[in-house]
Amino acid sequence: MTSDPIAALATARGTAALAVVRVSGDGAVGVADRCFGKPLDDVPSHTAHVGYFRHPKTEARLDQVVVTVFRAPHSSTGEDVVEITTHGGDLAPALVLDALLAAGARLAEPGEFTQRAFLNGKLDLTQAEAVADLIHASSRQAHRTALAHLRGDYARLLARLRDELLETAALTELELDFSDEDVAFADRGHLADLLARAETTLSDLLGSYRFGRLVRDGVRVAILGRPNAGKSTLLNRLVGYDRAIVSPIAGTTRDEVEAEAEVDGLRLVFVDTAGLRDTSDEIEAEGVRRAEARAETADVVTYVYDVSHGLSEEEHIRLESLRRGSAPVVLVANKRDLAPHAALPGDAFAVSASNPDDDGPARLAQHLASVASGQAGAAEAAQVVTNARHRQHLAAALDAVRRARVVLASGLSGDLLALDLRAALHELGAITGQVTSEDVLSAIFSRFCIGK
Ligand SMILES: Nc1nc2c(ncn2[C@@H]2O[C@H](COP(=O)(O)OP(=O)(O)OP(=O)(O)O)[C@@H](O)[C@H]2O)c(=O)[nH]1
Ligand SMILES: [Mg+2]
Repeated sequence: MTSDPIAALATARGTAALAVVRVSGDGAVGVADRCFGKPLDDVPSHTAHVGYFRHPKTEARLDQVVVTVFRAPHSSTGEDVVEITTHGGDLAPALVLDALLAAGARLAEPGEFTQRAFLNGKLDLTQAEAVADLIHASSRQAHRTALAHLRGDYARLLARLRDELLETAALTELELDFSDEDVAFADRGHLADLLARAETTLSDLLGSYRFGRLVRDGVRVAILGRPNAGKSTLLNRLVGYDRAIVSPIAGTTRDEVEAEAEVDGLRLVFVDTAGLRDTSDEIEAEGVRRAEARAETADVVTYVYDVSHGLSEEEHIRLESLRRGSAPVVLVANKRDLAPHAALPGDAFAVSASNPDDDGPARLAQHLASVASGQAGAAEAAQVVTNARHRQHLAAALDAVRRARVVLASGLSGDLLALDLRAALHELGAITGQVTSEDVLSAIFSRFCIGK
């Protein structure tokens, strides 16, 4: 494990009042000391010092800064850390970073600060991954989930599960050690209870992944319907600005048009598509093919029709086929203003997309968010699995626990039971980082940006 001093800009580039450059590692304080007008070597931990930063070789003054010293192990990485708060903008932080590199630090790799925090036991792997999620969070739900994971709520849930399985495994192994004497230490009923509980927890966690993915990546909502139904008008209302071209000419939209809005803490990504019809126009036909394909990959499908025309036979057939797909379908009866008394199918959502005073589109957006999260089974933030790597290990752990339950129920030898329990524990350990390979670690930390 290396602990040479690494440095990087911790804040985003661009114009801002302040920026932060960080150094971490053995000798971090010495590196900063070589660039700072006042001696830092003996200053106590957690103290801030105002002064000028200079290039160690040229002695040129670079910026007036605040230097904060955190001494190991009481720092974010567990190593000596110096944070230099510079003025913002592109130049001051870059010059300060250059000075630190000239004074003996090396530019950090992406995620290297967090990796060191993990290796020094400041964070477990789920918390380290939550740091990356928090940085990338683009909706309140994503932020809430990442924060719960960062606080360690999720890690504690997994630790509790692991402890229970460990207890089961220990009892089983104890019994194995004394198998010659034919004694049963483990109360098999108690073991069965523990395993049943573990299975429920694991399947709940796995079940939350669909919601977790929606939280992290946003909900993809496809907007489908006949030409001129008002799909693009609706898209513009849903996102609150004129994203797509609207016209009375049927066949206006050809390429997919995407736009986003945050609704009830979820990020909804609306995809407006070409109106569905048979057409000899090659470009429009390609648009129709894409619209049909979009229906299959969307998380929610909205089917928009014009109430003043009603739903045609062809549209009924199309709706039936959409409803056989995996995504829930929301039927939207648009242009309600043109036919306020027309009978609507029971599940239709009536809107007048072109009327800015109609609150139908806003209510529709909320309905879509609740359909998406209801469909996915929204759960406590701490219990939402957002990470594909975790899902893989949880699924393997669940398989192992299920096998263990079968072995236990059939009264087979404790050897097999111990084997399955060990496999489940191994999978859980892989999630939190108790068992990991170098490859996994580098794959995880390379997702970070430099300076994190
Ligand atoms: N009266 C009324 N007109 C509407 C409403 N919504 C849309 N329109 C009009 O319907 C026409 C078609 O609207 P678009 O949003 O372009 O329809 P589209 O479904 O995107 O059509 P394509 O892109 O051709 O598939 C435009 O003239 C809109 O102004 C509505 O609620 N009431
Ligand atoms: Mg359109």
